[in-house]
Amino acid sequence: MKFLDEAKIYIQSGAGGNGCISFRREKFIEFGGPNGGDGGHGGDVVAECVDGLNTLIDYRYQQHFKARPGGGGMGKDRHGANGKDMILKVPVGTQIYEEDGETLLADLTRLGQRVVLAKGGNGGFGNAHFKSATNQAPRHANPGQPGEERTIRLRLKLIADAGLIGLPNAGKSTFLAAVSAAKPKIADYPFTTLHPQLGVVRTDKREFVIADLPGLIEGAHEGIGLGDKFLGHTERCRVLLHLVDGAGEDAGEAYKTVRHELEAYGHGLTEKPEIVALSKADALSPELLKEQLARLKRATKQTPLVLSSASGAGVPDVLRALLAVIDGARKETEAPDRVETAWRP
Ligand SMILES: Nc1nc2c(ncn2[C@@H]2O[C@H](COP(=O)(O)OP(=O)(O)OP(=O)(O)O)[C@@H](O)[C@H]2O)c(=O)[nH]1
Ligand SMILES: [Mg+2]
Repeated sequence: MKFLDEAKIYIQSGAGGNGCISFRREKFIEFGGPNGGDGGHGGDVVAECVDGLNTLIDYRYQQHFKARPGGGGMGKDRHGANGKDMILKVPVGTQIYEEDGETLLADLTRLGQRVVLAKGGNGGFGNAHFKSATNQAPRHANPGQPGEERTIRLRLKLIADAGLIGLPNAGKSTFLAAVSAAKPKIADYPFTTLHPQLGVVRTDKREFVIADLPGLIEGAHEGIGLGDKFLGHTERCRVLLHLVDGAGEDAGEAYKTVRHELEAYGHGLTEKPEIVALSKADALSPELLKEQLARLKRATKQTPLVLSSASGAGVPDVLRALLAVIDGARKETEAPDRVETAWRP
């Protein structure tokens, strides 16, 4: 499936149906009175979070979405049909912005969550509605109200517990393939991964989601390489797993380059908990491993973990470290729910 995480679309809700002017005409019934029905309600445009989607690609092929208008009222007190809603199916993690791309209208993070983006117009009253003691034969009805139209932007920020970051070729995709059932593309050239990919990790009878991302290089915030827009997918992660290629050049410098790009991107990424691991340990001589570790330790000011996705060594420790942070964060966010507000009349 192709991946797309941004889309601009035009939406229009349905207009309400017109009210009807009509009078009862029947043999032997004098002064039958007004019987024009009300117009139907116009359809809304609604965004809904659905299962089984992880891209906005559908919105590349269609950009105009209109709900159906309400039907007009009719004689014999018949109400017009309500217009059908237009449902926009979006993946979990979709944010909806105004056309300017900055004003957030909705953040859809739960399955089944719905939000009305454009309300359908009300139907107009038919003349039967205006009947009163002083005006028993009203000859007017209301027109239906127009629908709303607007242009909106959809932005997908995947929901994962942990995000994989690092320079290209650091072994991020290999790590994802080693710990989950995901099958990302792996190759020994930079920018093998072009789009984020999710994988579910099962460890210690627990589950969490890891997002594999493209590589960051120096100047990514200025658009070099694949740019840094894809970092949006880490904004919701509870923890970052920063992989540094042990077989690459100076591990300390590699670490700093990526941190610098995170800083330039902003959005609080540098404040997120980060687990640093030196990758490809199996490909290093003991001396080189020691040297790279020392460099990385100096740069990070913590003791980095060491792993090899090829042999599996060190992988369980990394998963455990990730899980510890994820669990801690879960407890924090869940705590307020347990406080019950006892309301008594
Ligand atoms: N020996 C060894 N090689 C590894 C290990 N992990 C990854 N590699 C190799 O490193 C190269 C790059 O791996 P990828 O997983 O594609 O790297 P990446 O970080 O996803 O790269 P991009 O997607 O380009 O950012 C591949 O040739 C892998 O086979 C490891 O643990 N040991
Ligand atoms: Mg990759």
